[in-house]
Amino acid sequence: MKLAELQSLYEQPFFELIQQGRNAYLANWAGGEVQLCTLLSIKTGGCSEDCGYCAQSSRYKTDVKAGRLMETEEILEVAQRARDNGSTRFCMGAAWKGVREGDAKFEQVLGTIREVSKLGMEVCVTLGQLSLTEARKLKDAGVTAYNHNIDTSPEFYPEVVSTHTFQDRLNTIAAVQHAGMDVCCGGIIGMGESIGDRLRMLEVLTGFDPAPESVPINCLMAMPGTPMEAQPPVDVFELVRLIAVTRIALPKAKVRLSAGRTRLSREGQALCFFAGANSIFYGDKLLTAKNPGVDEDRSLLEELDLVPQQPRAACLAEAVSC
Ligand code: SAM
Ligand code: DTB
Ligand code: SF4
Repeated sequence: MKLAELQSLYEQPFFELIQQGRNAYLANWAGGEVQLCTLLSIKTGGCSEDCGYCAQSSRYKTDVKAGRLMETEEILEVAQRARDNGSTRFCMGAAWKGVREGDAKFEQVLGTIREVSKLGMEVCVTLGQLSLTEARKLKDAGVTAYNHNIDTSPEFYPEVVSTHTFQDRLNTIAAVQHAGMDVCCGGIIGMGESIGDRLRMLEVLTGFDPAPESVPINCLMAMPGTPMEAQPPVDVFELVRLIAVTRIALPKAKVRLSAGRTRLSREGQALCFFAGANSIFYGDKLLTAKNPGVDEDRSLLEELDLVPQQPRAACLAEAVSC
């Protein structure tokens, strides 16, 4: 979708826009289902990159302590708990610039993925840059989706990161697509970018072929010690508008209301779901930052008459589409 079109969608009167988002959602999704996705940072901190929002970059003095790569057994325990709590997707993140075939750590992650994929959840990883060789290995090990965000517009990207380029991000995404994994790709709002940058980001995402399977919309969590620590919080209505435009422009994607929900009211989140969001990160921790607790989210979904998306196995057993 062209930028001008996205702009005219965005500039509609608020209620017309969210109604249009709602209609796009209803035309494509079984009513009321929200996918719960649990995140785990399997290797935290010490990253060589300088992404200005990220507490895991070694360039900034933040509260994050760098850790080692977690063992398969430890990861499996968390994954099992996530599944027992109702998550249908498990996403493992590593604070690496990227991964390379033959590297012992990459081989270890492949072994972990083989085990986690036996649990029946969608398996997502976010390990930084890769090429087709690594992408194929991940796919063979059981990864269903690879998360690699473009984060913002190509024009604003150099303001955010200097250690890699927007094109590097696109190259990794192309490798993921070639290997046949789903692409999970979205961005962050609240980094000082304009509304135009946010819509440019959507323009790039709508140009993907195939379209991204899921689109995380993160609100900046201003992490102490990072260059973005003093950024003001995102305006909730700007978030809701962006979610509605994302839903309209990418009707079949899971639109994930991602980082920053701890700052959002229940009413704000309800508006996001109405506008078309249909997935959240679930569990009291994101990678390093806080997320609402499981009980809080359960009761929010219940009060909004939303239901956790069923696991795929259950969908197959009941022969419903999901
Ligand atoms: N290193 C990998 C990479 O860069 O793709 C994976 C991990 S990285 C932490 C995954 C995504 O989390 C980033 O692309 C960004 O969109 C989001 N993220 C990281 N820190 C954030 C923050 N402080 N607030 C909001 N979103 C954040
Ligand atoms: C995404 O878009 N958001 C998640 C996931 N993909 C990996 C990560 C959010 C990280 C928030 C900050 C933190 O926990 O350090
Ligand atoms: Fe490293 Fe990813 Fe954080 Fe950038 S976003 S500093 S690549 S962990």
